[in-house]
This record gives sequence, structure tokens and C-alpha cells, in this order.
Amino acid sequence: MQNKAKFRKDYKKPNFIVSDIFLDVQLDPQKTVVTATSQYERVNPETTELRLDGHSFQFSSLKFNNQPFHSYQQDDSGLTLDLKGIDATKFSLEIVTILTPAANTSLQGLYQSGEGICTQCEAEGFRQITYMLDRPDVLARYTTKITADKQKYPYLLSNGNKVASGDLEDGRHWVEWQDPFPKPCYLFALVAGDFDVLQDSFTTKSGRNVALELFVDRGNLDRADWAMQSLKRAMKWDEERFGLEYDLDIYMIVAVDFFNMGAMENKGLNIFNSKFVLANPQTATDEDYIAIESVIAHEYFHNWTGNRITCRDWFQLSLKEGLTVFRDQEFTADLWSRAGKRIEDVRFLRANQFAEDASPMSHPIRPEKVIEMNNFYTLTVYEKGAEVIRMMHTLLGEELFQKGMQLYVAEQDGKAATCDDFVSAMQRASGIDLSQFRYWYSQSGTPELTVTDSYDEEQRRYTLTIAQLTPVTTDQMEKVNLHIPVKVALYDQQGHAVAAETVLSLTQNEQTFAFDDIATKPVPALLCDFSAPVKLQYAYSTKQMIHLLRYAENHFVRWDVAQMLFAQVLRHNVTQYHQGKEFEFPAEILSEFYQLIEHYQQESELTALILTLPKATEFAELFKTIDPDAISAVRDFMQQTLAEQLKPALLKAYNSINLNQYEVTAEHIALRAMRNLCLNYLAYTSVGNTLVQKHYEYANNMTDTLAALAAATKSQVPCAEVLLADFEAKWQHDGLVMDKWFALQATRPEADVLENVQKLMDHPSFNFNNPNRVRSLIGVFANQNLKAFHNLDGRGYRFLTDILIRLNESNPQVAARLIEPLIRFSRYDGQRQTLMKRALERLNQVENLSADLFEKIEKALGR
Ligand code: B3K
Ligand code: ZN
Repeated sequence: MQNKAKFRKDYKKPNFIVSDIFLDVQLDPQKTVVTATSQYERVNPETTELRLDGHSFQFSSLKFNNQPFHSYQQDDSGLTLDLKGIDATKFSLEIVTILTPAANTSLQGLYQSGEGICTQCEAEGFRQITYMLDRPDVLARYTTKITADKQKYPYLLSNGNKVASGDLEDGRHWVEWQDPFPKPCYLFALVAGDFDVLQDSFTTKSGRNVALELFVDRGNLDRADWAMQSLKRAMKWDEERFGLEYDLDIYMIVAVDFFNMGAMENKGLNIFNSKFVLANPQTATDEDYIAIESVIAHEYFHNWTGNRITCRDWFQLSLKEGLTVFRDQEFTADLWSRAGKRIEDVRFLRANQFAEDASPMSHPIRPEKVIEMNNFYTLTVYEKGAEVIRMMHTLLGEELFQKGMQLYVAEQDGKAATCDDFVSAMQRASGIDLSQFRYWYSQSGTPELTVTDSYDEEQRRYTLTIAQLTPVTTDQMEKVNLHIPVKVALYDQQGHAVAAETVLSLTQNEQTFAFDDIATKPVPALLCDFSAPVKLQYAYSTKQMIHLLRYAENHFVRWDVAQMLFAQVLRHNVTQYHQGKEFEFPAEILSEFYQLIEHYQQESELTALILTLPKATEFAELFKTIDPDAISAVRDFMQQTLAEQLKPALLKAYNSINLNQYEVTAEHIALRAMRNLCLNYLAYTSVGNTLVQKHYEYANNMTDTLAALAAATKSQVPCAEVLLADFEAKWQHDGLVMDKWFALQATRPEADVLENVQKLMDHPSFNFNNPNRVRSLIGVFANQNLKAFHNLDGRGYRFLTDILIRLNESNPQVAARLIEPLIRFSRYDGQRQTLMKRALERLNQVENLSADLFEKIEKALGR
């Protein structure tokens, strides 16, 4: 029953709609009583049956128009009401359910987090609270009355505006909330707890005053400021760049410790994983600061792209997620550095989304078939979805894109829309034909572009021939040609741009583009700014790559050719490894890097990004069949060689950077990144131990502390143990900070790293029911420690399987995320494949296998 697939093509309009819901919640962690009184309307007069979704609670009673009603059938996923012979045009249902939030470890529906109680309803969690038409195209107005113990839960929150409150004689109190905006039930939220509150306000461009409230656990106010400032920046930016203004009188954010993902955009009441709220210089790194700002913005931006305009059905998820990721990426780019943001996003996409698209989970950004919706909050729907929006932006330009946005908002406000509605608005507003472009929504897989060129001296003509091919994926055997924007520029031998950046529209299988009036054979900069989420093949010589590294105006291009240089060294040496030959590192590349460091002051952010050696897992994506041992050995060699050969320049740069005061500014972040990049390499040289120890000792912020600790553990300098112990002693009371320590432990290069990880599961700061801890220790081990997890003794696989069996019971959603490295077995050699498949078979035998795990195992084993 629960493992039944749903198909996009089967979408049907609802037979009934709900206009209003009154929720009376008598809250208690052991026994919560929910009385839901809803106004239904039948919109399909033919129907005599009302099917409601609901499970995981105790069903107490049902009334139809205030009368007890018994004409229903209950099963393990819902309730079917038989309305034959009854006037059911308009009616009310009163449903009473009983819940136990304290026992709900799935962290969906209503659950206890720490001392508080909160909800998570997206995608289908509301049905764990009461019976409901739990689908995003049923929009209702909510009134929520919460009653609970006043001392334990002084704050009782829900969506919308507070309309009434009062005290009861038994020590309980109640608050009533009303949300004037009709919404799908996945946007419902409720929070009860004792918090410290940071209050602020924002005046919208039309002059309305919005109260801003940020709720954090008591004692955490000193870590709340950055999130609040971020919110205000996001509100302002959305008005300026997209013309979109906030609509309610109050905006609340609550930080909780137990949360399955990053955050949730519930109308007027965002609930956040505390990881994406809490920050001060002592506890958060520069990276954390930027991530917090971006998630705060992302959830805020959903108020328009997600809440005001929601999805017709869950297959359309990218309508709100792809678009909102695009919006948060643009926000960060506008506020910080456009090139830096682009580089980080592309690095992430290539290492993770490309891998997903080459896995059994491959699916289009608008999936066709789903068993467990939570499995489709993927990098494909989110990140590739954002790339698809970005390509439209590239094809239309900012002005026409904004025109398209305005049309989309005007047409769809207050409705549940589809991806087609969005593209259609873009096409009509711009007059640009997007008919072929739409295939990006239905086709999975990473397209491959093969580029060849020729130069005709006599005609002074340079031609680029670009061919496209999307290799078949597990979900889709037939592929079509896509409309791909390819941004290119041409450089002459002196490094001058002889053809400025221009967007070529590739629509056919193979196309030739000519550039006239080109005096000498140029070097092409291809896919500038990563204008499309594709893999690119062009036979660059080392000389050409170095030329672009030096002269390209586009910072992304410069970073990208450095990636190609690293890839070239890696590939060559993996072959050497397999042939038992010595490793080599071309001197011309080393000297180019040396020069870059010498001149880092011109562009410290870019230099640090260029010289960051890709992680083993990033390198792995360059291969069809991954050899973890070879990749790790070569990467170690590259790290060591770069460290030794660049040492004088690294030391000089390191010593030239002195930041006394910690400031979260673009300039300081870039300089810290550069200094810590130097430290990271220098740790592998003779000065390593002393330098790392000093760096740790003098650090006045978490960015530097963690940089020292990471450098120490990765390079295995003698002081590593002492520093790890010092950090542990200092932070063991704080799970969020300890996550950084757990993650470092999980990626240690020592041979006994797995035993260590297993031991750490008993650490007082570890908690198996907290997804952040599980991800930091176990997730990082399985996903980032390429060598140890894939050890041929098979212990890494067995360990993960044991964990997954436990999580299948306690938190299937987290289990389904964690299983990813196992289902990707086809990327490894036969021996590892056998071991990994054995692990999956074992999981498959588990009784009560959740839909979440079932769906992925089924796909992986090809059933
Ligand atoms: N919309 C939520 C994600 C919900 C995930 C449900 N499994 C957060 C976001 O994307 O903003
Ligand atoms: Zn989102």
C-alpha cells in the first residue's frame, strides 16, 4: 500500500476542496488532542466518496455537519467516507485525533524537539496530524488555537496573526492564530516552547511595518543577530531586484535542534534547523555565515515563489525550489561576489548533482514517477532546477526575465501552478521561443558537449563546431536534443579578447558557429560562467589552459581551467598508479600556480578558489569507474607536491596576511580564505606542526580555529591529537559546534578511522536521534571518506547498513539520504559492487522497510 508509485500523467483535479479549517490543539508531549473542523465543498458532483489522507495517530471521532458519522472505512494510509445518498455539496467535518509528539522520531508531522514541540508538514506530514486532503492544490484558510502548559510552553505559535489569547485556571494558556492567506496544508506550522526572542522590524517599500521575531533556545541570543540582519537584507533585496514585498504584519523564525533538513518556509512562521540560524564569531565559520544568510533568504523568498504561488502537485516541486534556489543564488551573488558564488555553486553541482544524474536515482527536474515524495527533494530538483531557470535568464536577459516574472506572478498569485505555467509566462513576456527549451524539464541526465574548432587564415575565419549528446540514464532510454546556451569568448595570443562573450544557442545535434575577422588562431573560452549544466569536451593543450588562466576576463573561466589542469594531473597519475609507475607533476603548471600566489593580493578570493585542490570525491566524478585507492594516492601526492614546490610563496603570502579584528566582510573573508589555504598546504611541509599549532593558538574566530584543526588532522602533524582534545573539551556542551569536530574525525586519514567513528557514536555529544549529528559523523564518513568507506574489506558498507537498519525504524527520511553512497555501486569495480549489492540485499530483507528506503533500493537493484 504505502509503496505504490504515483505518476505525473495521472494528475486529476481534486473532487473536493476545503475553504476553512479550525484546528484546536490541546498540546502535550505524551498526549496531544487535535480537533480539526473543516468546511468542505464538493467540486465534482459525480463523486460520492471522499478520500482523506492520514496515518500515525490515534483516530478518535468523526462528525459530519456536527452529527456523529460512521459511514467510513479506515486503512493504514487514510479514511474513505461514503457520501452516497447524503447532501454533500457543502458540509463540515469535525475530526478528533490523538498524537504523541514525544515518541515521534521521524521528525515529520508534530514532534518534540528538545524541550519544545514543532511541526514539519512538507511534503506529506500534515496527514500525521489529522485526516486531510493532503495535496498542494487544496488551499484553505487556517485558524489555529493552541492550548498548553504555560510554564513549559510560554510561546505558542502558528501561521498568520495572533488574534486572541488567554489563561486557564489549571496553569495552561491558549493562543489563537489566523492566517488570512489560503494555503496548502504543507505550509501549516505550529511551535510551542520556551525561547529567547530577538525582535526587530522592517518597513516595506510601500511603508508597511512588519514585526520580525526570531526565536532561539534560551541562552542563545548572542548567536541570533546575523540571522536577523540576513532576513532584513533578503526582504530589501527582493523588493529591489524582483519588486516583491512581504504581505503579513509579522514574520517569525524559530530555530530548533532536531530537524531533517535545512529549514522550512511555513507561511509567516519559518522553522529552521538551528545550524542555519545560530552564529557568532566563536562558533561559526565564514562559510556558516554565508550559508545562514542564504538559507534565511531562501525561505523568505519562498513567500512569493512557493507560498503565494504554490505547486499544483509534487511533480512540480522544481517550480518553487529551482526558482527559489536561483533567487537565493542571485541574492548572494549581488551581496558578495558574483564569480565566487558561481564557482562554489558549480563545484557543488558537478560533484553532487552530476553524480546523482549518473546514479539509479536519475530523474528529470520534473519527475514522472514517485513512491516517496521526500526522496525527490534532490540536487536535481533544486540545483539543476536552478540551472534551468538560470539558462532562461541567460537566454532572455535580466529585463525580459523580470518581465516574465511579473507576468507569472500576476497570472498565478494565490494559485497552485505548474512548471509549464512558468515557462509559458517567460515565453509570452519575452517573445522568445522556449518550446525546445522545455525538454530540460522532462529529460534527465547530464548532456555532453564535444567541441572542435578550425581556423582559416585566408578568410580570417574561426569556426566552433559543437555537438550534443545526453547519455541514457537508468530512468530514460530515449534522449532528445536540448536548447543549450553556450557562452563563449575568444582570446588572441597576447591575451586580448578578440570576440567578446556571446551566447550561442545550440539546438541541434551538431552545429557550427563562425567568427569572422579573426586575425590569428584564437584560444576559445568555452561555457563562460557555466552557461549550461553540461560536461564539456575540448582538447585544450596545457599551454592553452595556462593562457586562459592568465588572461581570461571571466573569473569563472579562470577557475575552470585550473580545475582542468588539476584533472589532467590526476588522470595522468591514476594511469601511472595502475601501471606501477612514478607520479609526475608538470613543472609549467607548478610555476603558474607559484605566480598566482605571488600576486594573490590582486584577487585573493579567486586565487584561494583556484588553488583549492578538489576533494577526492570531486575528483572521483571525473571517472566512469572510480578507483578510490588510486584517486586518494594521487591526490595525496598532489597535495604534498604542491605544498613542497610552492612553499616559499605560500609562506610569504601566509605571513603577509594579518587580520586582528574578526569581520564578516567580503575582504576579510577572502583574506582569511587565502591565509587558510596557505596553512592547509604548509601543514604538509617541515614547518607544518609549528605553524598549525600557532594558528590554532592565536585564532580568535571559528574559521581560523577550524582551519588549523582541519589542517592538523588531514596532514597528521604531531599536534593533531592535542588540538582535537582541546577543541572537544571546549565545545562538548554544544552539539552544533561539535558537528565540525565529528566531521573531521570521520575524514581522518588514519587506518582505524572506522573504529574511531564507531566509538564516537557513544560520545556524550553524539545523539542518534539528531540528524545533524548523524550527518556529521556517519554521513561525512560514508560520503567524504572515499578511501575508508570503500575499503575492500567491506566493513564500511556493513557499518552503514547497520546504521540504515536502525534509521529505517527511527527516521526513514534521514535513512534514505544516507543510503546514497551504497546505491551508486555501479561506479565501482566488480569486487566492490558485489559487496555493496550484498549490503543492499541485506537491507531489502528488513521487515517494515520504509517507502523511503524501498524506493531507492528497488531502483538500485533494477527491479
Ligand atoms: N521546502 C523545504 C523542504 C522540505 C523538504 C521535505 N522533505 C525547504 C526548502 O526547500 O526551502
Ligand atoms: Zn526551498
